[in-house]
Amino acid sequence: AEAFLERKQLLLPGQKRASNRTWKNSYTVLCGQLLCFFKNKDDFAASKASCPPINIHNALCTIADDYQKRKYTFRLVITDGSEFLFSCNSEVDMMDWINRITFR
Ligand code: I3P
Repeated sequence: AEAFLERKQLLLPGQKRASNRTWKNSYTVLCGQLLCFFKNKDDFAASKASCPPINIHNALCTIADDYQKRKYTFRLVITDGSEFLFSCNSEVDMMDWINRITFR
């Protein structure tokens, strides 16, 4: 799975409230158990990540139905306590990401 996705971090490791809460757009790629972030496709091809990857091993990935500001948004909680929202372009895209992250 790879696509441009917007993401917002809600919690830092240890469930600390994130201070930078801006939505960011990244070319997002699921590589095994790592969710990796690139500025664009060319940077992905060149392996130039824009920030550290997220380890999704044992992560919890669910529809963010309590988040009303954007449609097709899912929540990802990882084992270090970090939490993110990801906003997709369609319901199908969202379910695809959730399934891939959950059943990888
Ligand atoms: C944040 C930005 C986010 C917003 C967040 C703001 O401000 O406006 O879009 O999240 O609200 O803090 P900034 O870009 O100046 O850091 P939402 O889109 O979910 O409202 P929050 O603090 O309630 O998370």
